[in-house]
This record gives sequence, structure tokens and C-alpha cells, in this order.
Amino acid sequence: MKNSVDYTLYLVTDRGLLQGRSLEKAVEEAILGGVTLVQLREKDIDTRDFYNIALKIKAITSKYNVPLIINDRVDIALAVDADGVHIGQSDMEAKIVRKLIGEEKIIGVSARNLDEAMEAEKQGADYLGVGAIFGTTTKKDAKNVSIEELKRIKSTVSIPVVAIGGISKENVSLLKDTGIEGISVISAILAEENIKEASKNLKHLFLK
Ligand code: TZP
Ligand code: MG
Repeated sequence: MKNSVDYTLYLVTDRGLLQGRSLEKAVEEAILGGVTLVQLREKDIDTRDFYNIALKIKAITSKYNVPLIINDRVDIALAVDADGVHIGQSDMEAKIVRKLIGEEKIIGVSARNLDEAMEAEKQGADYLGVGAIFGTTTKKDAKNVSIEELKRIKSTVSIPVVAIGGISKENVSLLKDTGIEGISVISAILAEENIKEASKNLKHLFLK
């Protein structure tokens, strides 16, 4: 399964952007619009709440056969039998996560330059999230990564690469000749009134 993951349109969640709408409904709409992979990303939340949300989101992603990745938390991923974990540069290292989570699960690593990308691949990452490519207000401490660096990473590593950070319908076409496997998006999907249409539109613009 982990070798056949479709990275084309990778939704990362942020409940803060939903303006009262439920995360379950938002994720379902996004999947109906063409999202191929979902990452549950929660900051400042109690473990039990994170677990309960993860269970609910897992029910939706399983219904549509879309893989679910959990941000940072190996324990939550194992507890809900998610498909994998996404870790950043200050989280536990990929090789340690691999020992805990096993060979079958997906490990994604955030990389901001070629060195981080190569190290993550060496440690057994299954894919890389590279960004922030465009300016973003969703992650306050995000550092900018140029499209040139993204291309360098893509042409050096053998694992799938997704771009993240400020990707919108206005700029997604700038990523088309980079060769990346997919785009990872928060606000251009979840802050939109019509989540399904926004997803459909982004996917179309990225693939066209
Ligand atoms: N990592 C790098 S940028 C970012 C993360 C989690 C936020 C992306 O959010 P948006 O709203 O798609 O810019
Ligand atoms: Mg992290």
C-alpha cells in the first residue's frame, strides 16, 4: 500500500480555519473534491482529544480509501492504526520513528534544503514535504524555500516530494515543471467556503 500512495493533492488539517464547520465534514468534502492523502495536524491539544479526533477522521479516510497521516505523534498514529506519521526537523528522527512504527507505515519528513532532504531519505523517509515555497500565515515559524531548491531536492532524491506553503490557485502553476509528485495545502482548501470545489480546482490546475 505505501508504495502506491497518490501524493497529488495532500490536505493538511487546521481546525482554526473552519469557521465553525466540522473537521469531519471538511475532510470528507475535500476527499470528494479529489484530495488523495490527508494529514491530521493538531497543535496544543490534549492527547485524549487528539486521539478522539484521529479516530473520527480515520473513519472518513478509510471509507474513501485515502491514507491518513498523523503529524508528529507516533503514539496517536499507532493507536488509531493510521497509515503513517509526518515529522519535522525538531521531532524525533526518522530512523527512530521507523523503529517504533515498523516498515509498513509511511514516514514523511519536512525538509527545507537539500541536506535535510538527503538525510531524511537516508534515514528511511517515504516522502518529503518541502516548504514553505510561497509565503504562508498558517505556520508562523515557516522558513522560505525557493523553487530552485525544490527542484534541486526533487532531482537528487528518489522518494516522492510534495511542496507545501502558501500554495493557491493563483500560484500552483509555477510548480508544474518541478517534477514533484504533489502539492500539500491547508488554507487554499480549508479556508474556502466551498471545500470540494477548491480541492477540485487546485488538483485540476496542478495536473493540467
Ligand atoms: N509547513 C510548511 S508551510 C506550512 C506547513 C505546515 C503551512 C502551509 O499552510 P498553507 O495554508 O497551505 O500555506
Ligand atoms: Mg512537527
